[in-house]
Amino acid sequence: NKHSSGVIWLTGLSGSGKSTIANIVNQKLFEKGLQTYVLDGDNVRHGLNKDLGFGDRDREENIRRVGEVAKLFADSGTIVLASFISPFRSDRDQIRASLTEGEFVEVYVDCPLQECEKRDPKGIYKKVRNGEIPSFTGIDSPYEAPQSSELVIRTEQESAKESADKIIQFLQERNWI
Ligand code: GGZ
Repeated sequence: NKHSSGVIWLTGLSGSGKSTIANIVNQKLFEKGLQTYVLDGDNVRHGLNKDLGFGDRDREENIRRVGEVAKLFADSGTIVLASFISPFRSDRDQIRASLTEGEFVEVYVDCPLQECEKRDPKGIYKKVRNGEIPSFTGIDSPYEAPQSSELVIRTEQESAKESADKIIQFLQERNWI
């Protein structure tokens, strides 16, 4: 008996590879005929959470709302891939607690700040160093790494495809898919 719904929560620094991995997993699950959806800053911060910025309180509210949306999707039978920095442990734990046991998989996308900054896929760290973006996670805003996530993925050491395969394998072991 398969689960086939729940929330896969990817947390990590900007540029750590969360969205890339989420999109590969999404594609692979889609190919297996499963109902999936990716939630990330691109589709949430421009719409539902347009009113929120990057202060601690706004990040907390961002993650709270995203958690509620993810829960609704999961209730509808969808596998949700949520890709957010989600820097605060307590916010992530609240989402875990709001879901049925086993329906929340926390994936720590672990990558050293120096490597994220070196990649700088959107040129955002450059702007941060130029003083254009205040309260940036890992620089002058905190990131609380998970202490007991279901999975830790070190993107400095493996490709996005390998990371995605690890998540798929985990879901298979857990009988989600
Ligand atoms: C962190 C910021 C900031 C600040 C803009 N701090 O790499 P990106 O650009 O495309 O992804 C980052 C995204 C983070 O949004 P989240 O909703 O995931 O953040 S949180 O969970 O903390 O609420 C980054 C961009 O927004 N961005 N300003 N100050 N990231």
